[in-house]
Amino acid sequence: MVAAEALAGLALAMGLYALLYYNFIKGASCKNETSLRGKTVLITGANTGIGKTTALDLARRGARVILACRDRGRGESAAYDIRRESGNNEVLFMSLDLASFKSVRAFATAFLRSEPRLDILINNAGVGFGSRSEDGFNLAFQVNHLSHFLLTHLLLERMKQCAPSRVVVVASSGHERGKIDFQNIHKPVDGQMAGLHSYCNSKLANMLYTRELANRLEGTNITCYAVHPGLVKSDIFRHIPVWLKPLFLPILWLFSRDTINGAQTSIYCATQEGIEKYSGRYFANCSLQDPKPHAQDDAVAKKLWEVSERMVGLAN
Ligand SMILES: NC(=O)c1ccc[n+]([C@@H]2O[C@H](COP(=O)([O-])OP(=O)(O)OC[C@H]3O[C@@H](n4cnc5c(N)ncnc54)[C@H](OP(=O)(O)O)[C@@H]3O)[C@@H](O)[C@H]2O)c1
Ligand SMILES: *[C@@H]1O[C@H](CO)[C@@H](O)[C@H](O)[C@H]1NC(C)=O
Ligand SMILES: *[C@@H]1O[C@H](CO)[C@@H](O)[C@H](O)[C@H]1NC(C)=O
Ligand SMILES: CC(=O)N[C@H]1CO[C@H](CO)[C@@H](O)[C@@H]1O
Repeated sequence: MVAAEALAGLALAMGLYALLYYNFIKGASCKNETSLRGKTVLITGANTGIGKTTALDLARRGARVILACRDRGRGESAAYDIRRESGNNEVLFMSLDLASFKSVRAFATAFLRSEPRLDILINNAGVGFGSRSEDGFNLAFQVNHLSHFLLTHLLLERMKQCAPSRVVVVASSGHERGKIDFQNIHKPVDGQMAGLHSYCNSKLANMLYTRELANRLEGTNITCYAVHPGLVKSDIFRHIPVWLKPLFLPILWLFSRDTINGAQTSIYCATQEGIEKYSGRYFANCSLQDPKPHAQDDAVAKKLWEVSERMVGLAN
């Protein structure tokens, strides 16, 4: 009797959760039929999470997909999984550690030597926690923003030759809480709260970078888009403090999307025809969004660009 009631209760709870999930959490599906046969896609941080799921979708569309990851074992294993699941053999791992400018430059040299095309670049890799990069910068600022800035710069000529081509920048709604303080944004920090702020600041940098890049790319047929994937069950929360996990992980599990739904907006911005006129803009749930004014500040965006050029060693 009690067991039957418990079962009925469980079924009800699951039904209510399904309703909640499909209506308020899952987000839009953007499955377009666009074929990518003959195109080359480069995606950073594609060994797990949103990046791996995005790479699988693009491989299924027939693209040649390069997974740029920092760990050879994890990268090769993801490439193997994606080749098997997509039936596409042109899925390759290449080594890239975004915490090091030296690695970014070596990667770009190797890529340009071996790959004649680049049609879609997806700047997806990101870190939420951590202190200092190999080059002495704030880790989130370098991995999420500076190194992608350098990488994109080094590959842009190849993308011009393949135009129309696209850059997709995986940002976050976390940018809303971000701030660009040119005195401090690049400095390593200690502690969880400071780390979280650094993450939000780096995501605001992603947003402003995308705007400025679109301005600079006008007339080239290369377009770019900033994406918020939603709250996604990925590996990004693996480094939250152990004491917070029992509290945070169940809530996360309840209120977040799986990576298939989390990848939809990246896939949309990489493949949807007709969005070129929205270059530089921000997308979530596969639709255009208006970010907060501080993420649309063109003067800050321009200054961030110049500061970034100096930090990565592109300007004197
Ligand atoms: N999950 C969310 O709720 C959420 C929300 C908003 C935005 N985002 C954004 O979505 C993007 C993808 O994140 P995710 O949720 O899929 O997280 P994830 O599962 O942790 O994947 C992040 C990827 O970035 C890679 N990466 C980290 N540091 C790197 C470095 N130094 N060099 C090269 N690759 C590095 C990771 O490689 P390893 O496996 O080797 O660490 C991993 O492949 C990030 O830009 C994140 O900010 C996520
Ligand atoms: C995306 O869609 C979900 C519903 O599935 C909603 O809860 C969320 O607020 C939307 N996000 C944005 C930025 O529109
Ligand atoms: C951009 O694309 C249009 C339409 O295909 C083409 O007419 C134009 O010449 C291209 N511009 C450049 C700079 O490649
Ligand atoms: C499902 C979906 O979004 N399909 C669209 C894919 O793109 C073509 C061309 O832009 C549209 O006509 C489809 O509606």
